[in-house]
Amino acid sequence: MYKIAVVGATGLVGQKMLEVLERKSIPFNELTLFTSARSANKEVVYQGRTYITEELTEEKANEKYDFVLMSAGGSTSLKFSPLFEQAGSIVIDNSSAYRMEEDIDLIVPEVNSPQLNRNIIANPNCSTIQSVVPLKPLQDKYGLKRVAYTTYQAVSGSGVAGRNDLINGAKGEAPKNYPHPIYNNVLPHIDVFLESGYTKEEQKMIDETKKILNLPDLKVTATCVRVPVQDSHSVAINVTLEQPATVQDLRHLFEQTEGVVLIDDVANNEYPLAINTTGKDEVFVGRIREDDTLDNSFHIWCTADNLLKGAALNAVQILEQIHLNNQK
Ligand code: 11C
Repeated sequence: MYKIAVVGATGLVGQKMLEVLERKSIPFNELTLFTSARSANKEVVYQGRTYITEELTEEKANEKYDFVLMSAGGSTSLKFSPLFEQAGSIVIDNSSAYRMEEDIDLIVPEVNSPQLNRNIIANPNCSTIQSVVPLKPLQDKYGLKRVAYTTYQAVSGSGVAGRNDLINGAKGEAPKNYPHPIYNNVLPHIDVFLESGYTKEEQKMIDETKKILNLPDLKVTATCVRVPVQDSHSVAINVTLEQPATVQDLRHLFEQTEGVVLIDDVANNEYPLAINTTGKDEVFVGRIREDDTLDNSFHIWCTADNLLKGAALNAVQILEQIHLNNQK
C-alpha cells in the first residue's frame, strides 16, 4: 500500500489524476491533496472519503511519500520537487521544468522506461506524448528519418483559463488568457515565442520527441496551433521512414500496437475525431496515406485526450510501471 500525494489536486489535470488512480486500482492507504493557498482547506470527496485540501509548504514537502503526482506548473515544481526527492519520494512531474535535464527520465510507458537516476520523473508535453506512441512502432520496424508535426490543440491544454476564453468568447466577451479570440478563430501561437521564431510549444515537441525516442539526430519540426475545441488534441504527423513500407503495412502495424486504435475507413467517413477521443485512454490514428513528395513518407492523423493520455493517464501509467516493477 502506497502513500501518495497529488499536487494541484483541484486543477483539470489533478482531478483526472485522481480519476485514473481509482480506475487503475493503484493500492494506497494514505492520500494527501495539495493545492495552492487559494484552493486549500476545501473538502474533496473521493472514493467515499472526505479529504481536506492542504496548501503545499516546504515543511510538508520534506515528508516522504512513495509517489508525488505533481501538476502545479513549472515554478511550483522547481521549488518543491527537489524537496520531495530529498525526502525520498518519487515525483512524477507534469510540468516542463525538468524534462530536458540529462539525468531526468522523460517517460511515455508505451515507448520507454525510467532508469531512475533521479527520483524526479518528467511527464512529457501532451501533444508530444500522443505523437510518440504511434511513432515508436514505426521506429522499431522501419526506422525514422524525419518528422514534421502540425498540431490542432484544444483549449483545455491551457487549463480552466483556456476553457473560459472559448466559452465566454462565444458570448462575445474579450479573451483573458489568449492574445486573440479563440472562439471562431485559430491561433498559430501556443506558449511564448523564442528568438528562432518557433514557439516554446513547438520547441518542446521537437526536443522531447528526440529524447523520448532516444534519437538525438532525428530531424523534427513542428507548427503548433490552438483551435476552438474544448478537449483532445489532434496532430497531423508527416513522417519519413528509413525503410520502405506501404499504407497497408502501417495500418497493420497500428492494429497490432497496444494503446493505439486505427480508424481509417474514408469510404464511410471514418477517421479519428477529437469529440470521439475525449474520455478515452488510447491514441487514435487514421487518414494514413503516402506523401509522394518524399521517399518512404506518410501522413498520419492522430488524436488523443490531452488531459488523459496527454497528462494524467500518462503520469499514472508511469507510477503503475514502477509499481509493477516493484512487484517483480
Ligand atoms: C497546451 N501542450 O496545449 C500545452 C499544455 O508543457 O506540459 C501542456 C504544457 C506542457 O497548451
